[in-house]
Amino acid sequence: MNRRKFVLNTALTSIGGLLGINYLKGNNSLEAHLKSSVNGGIMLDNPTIISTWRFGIAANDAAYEVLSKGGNALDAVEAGVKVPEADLNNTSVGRAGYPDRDGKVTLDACIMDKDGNAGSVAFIQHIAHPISVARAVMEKTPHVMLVGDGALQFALENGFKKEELLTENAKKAWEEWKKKNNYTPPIGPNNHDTIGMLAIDKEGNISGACTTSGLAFKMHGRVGDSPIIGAGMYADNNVGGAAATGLGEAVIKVAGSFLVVEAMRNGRTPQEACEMAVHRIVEKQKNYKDIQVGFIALNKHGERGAYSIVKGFQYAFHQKGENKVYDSDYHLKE
Ligand code: SD4
Repeated sequence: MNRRKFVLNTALTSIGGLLGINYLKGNNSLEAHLKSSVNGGIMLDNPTIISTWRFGIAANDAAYEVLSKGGNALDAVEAGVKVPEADLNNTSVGRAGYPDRDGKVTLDACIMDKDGNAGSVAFIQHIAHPISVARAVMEKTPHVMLVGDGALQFALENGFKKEELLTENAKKAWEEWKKKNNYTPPIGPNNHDTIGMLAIDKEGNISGACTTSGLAFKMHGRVGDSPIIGAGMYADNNVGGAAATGLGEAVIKVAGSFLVVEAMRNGRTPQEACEMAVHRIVEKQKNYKDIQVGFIALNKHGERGAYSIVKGFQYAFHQKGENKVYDSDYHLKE
């Protein structure tokens, strides 16, 4: 598609959105519109990256490093989320993540590429970069998801190193928690900081990644939304992508990220789609006032959205050379 056509289409989409007209229906759907463009992708002026939380800034920088050299979105999201995975100050992703209630660090991650391929690992221990194991599952096996010891075995067979991921600091926090909580798994609004990331490269293709140590002090064996394709993250190159953070149990029950992407496919803006998904959780989840869930979304035009149940969800957005943290809007106003 030439630039004039792109500008015209973007303008029509925005006008439709402004007027509240759901013009993106049937053959005029966003999906059909995007399919007719080059490679199913739209050439953005600049690569675009969105990720969850304030620590998304450093992750976005690493992803942009890849994209600015002409790298693809898949390499970018993997490189991006590896930053918080390695960060010793980050107690909710990868190494130094808080353990489960038995003192074991168990990690969840997933990744999707522009062709809809997906890879995932859940309940994996001793591997510092679960996102790269998820990518290896996608690229080297006929499967989508490996869990627990099987995931570890696969990782070791593929050259990943077995390491102790529990830091002294995380161990201390666990010991303190044990004293106070008598092993009851927590579900409060402040106990989650997963990184989910979506990136669009120079070719206009989207990929996504999500990685976490999950809910701190969870039951041993508990798996959240983050490694579940369509819950913690989903990307469709005809439409866009979404990722979730917060209480995974609530996200899984509404297939949250898939819900957001399908809403965009049917004509909602990324912001409207995130709000609809949060409202779905609010409708279904009786204790919604006691939990937090946040969604980010990015469509193939490079437009973004973010919304959460309660105040405090932030995300990092990198576009046109600017990488900034934003406060998301939220449902539960005081
Ligand atoms: C989970 N969604 O495991 C994740 C929690 C989170 O840092 O956001 N963790 O439920």
